[in-house]
Amino acid sequence: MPESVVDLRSDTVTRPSPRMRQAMAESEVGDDVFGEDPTVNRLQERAAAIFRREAALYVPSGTMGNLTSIMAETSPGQEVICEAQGHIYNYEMASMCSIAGVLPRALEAPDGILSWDQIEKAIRPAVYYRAQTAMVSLENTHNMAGGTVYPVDAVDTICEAAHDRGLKVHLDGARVFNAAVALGEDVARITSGFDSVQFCLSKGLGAPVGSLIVGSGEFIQRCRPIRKMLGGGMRQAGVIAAAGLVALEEGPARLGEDHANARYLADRLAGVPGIEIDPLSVQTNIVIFSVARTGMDSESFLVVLAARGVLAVPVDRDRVRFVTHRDVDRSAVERAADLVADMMEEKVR
Ligand code: TLP
Repeated sequence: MPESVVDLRSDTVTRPSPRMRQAMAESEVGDDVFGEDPTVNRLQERAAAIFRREAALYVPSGTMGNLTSIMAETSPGQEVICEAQGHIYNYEMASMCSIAGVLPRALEAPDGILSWDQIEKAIRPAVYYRAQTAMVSLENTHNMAGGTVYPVDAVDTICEAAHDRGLKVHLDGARVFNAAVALGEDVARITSGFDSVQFCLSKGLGAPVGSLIVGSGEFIQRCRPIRKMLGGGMRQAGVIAAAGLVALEEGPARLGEDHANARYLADRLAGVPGIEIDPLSVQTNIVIFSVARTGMDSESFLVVLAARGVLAVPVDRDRVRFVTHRDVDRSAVERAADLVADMMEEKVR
């Protein structure tokens, strides 16, 4: 493996910045299960203020944030409408079935963006012998559709219409700050219609650990015992929350750079023989491309690429995902693009 690897596997791979490490070392702590960790409390207050909500709850992961929200808003035997390539349906160990006891009703949207028309058709009729739809869950940005962004109007329509039908609406906003930057909108505005929002500090914002759930005070009160039940009651968590506060402060402003680097990568990849991508489809920090015409499947493509010093993950047999983040700057993405181009050129020769 070459020395200077370009790690494009995920924006989860970032190491804490020097400011984060310093804040962690100096953090004031207490026992958060007793609600006494001043740094965790500050992080929760800050998150609630940014999203203009009553309250927030710090959880160890995005997965726990989504599951806690689902458990707080549904009952076993009900259904949750979600997108078929979505994270809650594919990458969360089927926890909504095995732990929350609800059935996902997954709808296909090739760009990951569900419409109200599609959702409405999937709502179960209100008869006692049918499982009842309880919640709609959206993902913004949509990870496996390539970091796609929901238009603000589409979200507003879905939230309003779902509420009229008595449904809760949850946002898996692991990368909602990327969506806000791409839209040139405020995160509070683009999430105002949701009953519950989960967002990650440990993705593009660059913190080592953690997510927050935001919503009404009453909703967060219901989430707290569920988080404890799931094993997410942390003690002197201020040590990690301190990095989260720095992430909220310094993270959002630099996401535009990741988006520009992703678009740069997409433009370069579009010119490499065998690789298929529409650079205009890249809206944020995720670049998904097909290697089907290289004569390799994604796994073998990635093995050869890793040996040259670029790490990434497969999406499926034909497609590969590159994710840009704070720890890959423009020169690193240039190197990654050069290495892919060299690899394909040698293969063609
Ligand atoms: N996504 C990870 C992998 O699990 C695929 C990644 O590398 O992108 N929602 C969305 C939309 C996510 O992308 C992720 C993580 C999560 C939730 C879960 O967050 P964590 O890993 O903190 O549980």
